[in-house]
Amino acid sequence: MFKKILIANRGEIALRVICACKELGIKTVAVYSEPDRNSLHVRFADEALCIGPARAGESYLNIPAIMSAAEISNVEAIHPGYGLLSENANFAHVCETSNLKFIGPPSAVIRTMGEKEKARQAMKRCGVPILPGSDGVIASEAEALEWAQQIGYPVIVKASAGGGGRGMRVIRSAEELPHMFAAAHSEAASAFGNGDLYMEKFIERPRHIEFQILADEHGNAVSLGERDCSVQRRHQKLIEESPSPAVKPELRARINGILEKTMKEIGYQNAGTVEFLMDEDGQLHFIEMNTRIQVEHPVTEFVTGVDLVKAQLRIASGEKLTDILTGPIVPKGHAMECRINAEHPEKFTPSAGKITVFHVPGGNGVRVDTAQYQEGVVPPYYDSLIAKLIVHGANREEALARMERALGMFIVEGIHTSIPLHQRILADEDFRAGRFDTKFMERFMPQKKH
Ligand code: MV4
Repeated sequence: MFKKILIANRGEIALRVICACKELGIKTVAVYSEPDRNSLHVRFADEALCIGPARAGESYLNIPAIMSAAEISNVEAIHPGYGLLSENANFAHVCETSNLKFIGPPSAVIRTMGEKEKARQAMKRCGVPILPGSDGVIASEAEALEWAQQIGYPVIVKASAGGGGRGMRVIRSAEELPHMFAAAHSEAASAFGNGDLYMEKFIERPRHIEFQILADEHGNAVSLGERDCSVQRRHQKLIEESPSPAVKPELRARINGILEKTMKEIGYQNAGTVEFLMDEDGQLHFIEMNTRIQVEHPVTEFVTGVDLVKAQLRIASGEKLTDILTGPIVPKGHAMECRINAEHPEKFTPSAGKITVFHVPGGNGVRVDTAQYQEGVVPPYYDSLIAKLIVHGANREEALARMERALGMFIVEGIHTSIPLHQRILADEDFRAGRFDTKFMERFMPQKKH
């Protein structure tokens, strides 16, 4: 096992990695920007180095500054957390060539999965179900018209270098294709420096369902079941849960099996998430793979009992999956996560400032992952996630009741948070019945922009 690692992140995920390291006897080095000097990830790490000013580009995304910090502190590995540099293939490659273990998959795998159309073709070859769509990127408007004709409208064009919703256009007829195709192309070119587009059949009201993967460096892989992340707004997830109310045991078992075989075939290593859309018929179709630990990983940790961040560290140090897992994965009960954001609950505008009162709920089946505290300050420079409230119950009903009581015992004063919004969603009849898809928030708040 590593003796000392550097954590190239901030906030609750930096603290989450520190917790895993402490339990494994690994020393930690935090890096921080100037406004983060009083953060808990700085306090609880064994060492901490300031790497730059507030702007992420000059601190948390500053590869030379992070590599210098790693060299000065003499670490063996870097955990990137999520966001920031976590899916930056160039950063992973710099680590590889500097004899520093990047805690994640090989840079070549990150690069392939970052090219969404390549990822799609790789999954197709391995037998993962994908949507009807183009074979490779589309070279011209004429080719786009041919593909759309073959696939059948409505279709969606997506940026191959994209993800997260930018550079996407839904096309409902041949008449509107030229305009939409050009718009998606120029948006992709300016946002990602690469205008390449591919096309898929458009699913009107999909559920977003993703499977958690672990793979070791000896050719072994396991799929730990799914999370339902359909309750989202502007591509920001609000609530995630496992198991999905829409996934039956047979479907879960079939996809778990396909993914275990696929991860071995593509040489995947470490933790990953395979994203699917579920159509109106309950079929799953691959859309993208995320090569990092995700925000919502605790939901899977609760139902499987596997500490995913400790597993990442043990995999990266060369351990075998058979030694990390205590036996076959048998999901138990139901887990749910509410993302607590520092934002106005109706307007969704960021709400930075000093937290004057902070009381976190606890008790049976409740977990709060946060790096915030009373008198702490939410800086305006980074994302607005201040805490994750995760609950586990024997079944969905108990998880719902537990989440409601825990939300009621979560007190944050001095800034606005999404707690009241979560309480309203939890009271919604459709949500309680498990009847939701990615359009749920548009129906829930019809007057708002999405
Ligand atoms: C889709 C889709 C419908 N049909 N692809 C949005 C983000 C990107 N990662 C994939 N996205 C979508 N792809 C097809 N073929 C609808 C979405 C989508 C969506 C997906 C997951 C979660 C929330 C979403 C919100 C709007 C659109």
